[in-house]
Amino acid sequence: MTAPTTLRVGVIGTGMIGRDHIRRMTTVLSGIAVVAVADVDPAVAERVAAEAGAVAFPDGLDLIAADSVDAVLVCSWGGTHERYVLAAIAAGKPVFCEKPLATTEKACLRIMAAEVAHGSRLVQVGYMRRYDAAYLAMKQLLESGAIGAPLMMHCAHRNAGVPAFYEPENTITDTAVHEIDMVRWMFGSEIAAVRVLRPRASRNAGDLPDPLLIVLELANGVLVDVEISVNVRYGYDIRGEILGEDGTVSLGDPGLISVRRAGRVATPVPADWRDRFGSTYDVELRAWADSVLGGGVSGGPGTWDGYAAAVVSDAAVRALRTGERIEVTLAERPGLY
Ligand code: NAD
Ligand code: ISE
Repeated sequence: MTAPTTLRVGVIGTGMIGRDHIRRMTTVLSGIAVVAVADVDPAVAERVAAEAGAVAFPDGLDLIAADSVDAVLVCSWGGTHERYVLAAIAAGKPVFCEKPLATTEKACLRIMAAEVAHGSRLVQVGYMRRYDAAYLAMKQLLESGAIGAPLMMHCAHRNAGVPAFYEPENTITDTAVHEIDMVRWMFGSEIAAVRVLRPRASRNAGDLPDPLLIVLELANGVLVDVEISVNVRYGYDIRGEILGEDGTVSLGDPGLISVRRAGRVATPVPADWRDRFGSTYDVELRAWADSVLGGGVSGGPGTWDGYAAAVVSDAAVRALRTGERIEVTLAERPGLY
């Protein structure tokens, strides 16, 4: 049998990122057809389906079971991911799940058990920074040995604002979780312990603990500090600098242009994650679709990475609540990963 040349995808969750991924799969990337969509809000699903030329399903589980769907994208709220990822694994269908894989350690372990029982990888998690040109260049430079062995990394993750549904722990589980995954990948080491410090709150913070300073201790001895700010107003600002024994490497300025005018030099700051990581998501979904069309999910962050990020997030939430240093304990890593 010849491999299909077009991947027929069903998308569950047609909110901000669901619609953005549908746009990229229908207008940017070739070889992908969005054939089905589902959302807990049927009116939104119907509208998005009509725009995309897809069929709207009343329930995501029916979408996963449909013969017309080869692979599934889960873009609904984090707490609903487990249900859909487990159903996709049971149906033997590849599933790209937006971060986080699930919102509890136990849910991630259930997904891992189901995938291990299936016997091959079906799950990729949407930790897109691993596909970002700047982070990739930083990792390549680090691995070349040019700055010597890494000692520390300083990160900042600043959002202009966040949706109204944000709860205090979302600053970690929804925002800092990107750095949690990125540093595991960057340094090839698990995170062993976490601390969270709270400076004076921003007057823009509302009820959120904002900003936060998170300290991640890696098992290989590298120390990472992460500033999380979710209401900076001025734009979306993602920073990173690694200190090595012989030098440093930093993420460059993502602005495409520099304007000199009226005695000032100005570089635009991205407005939000779509602006900063737009082309990164293109590369991420291209790689995922190619691996699925090529016969199976390979490479990219998988269930083990989603699980590890969830365990560290849980530890960080405890550190935020208690003010204590919390050690991270992971399950034994199955051979599949
Ligand atoms: P959103 O609120 O804009 O959209 C979520 C959609 O899911 C809504 O339309 C909602 O009605 C729908 N939904 C909720 N429960 C559902 C269910 N049980 N079944 C079907 N549909 C359901 O949120 P968003 O910003 O698009 O975020 C969605 C997911 O994507 C989250 O997990 C978020 O963390 C992740 N995300 C990732 C990135 C990234 O940079 N990788 C960026 C944004 C969001
Ligand atoms: C959002 O869900 C994302 O994943 C973005 O990448 C992140 O920067 C933002 O803080 C989250 O709310």
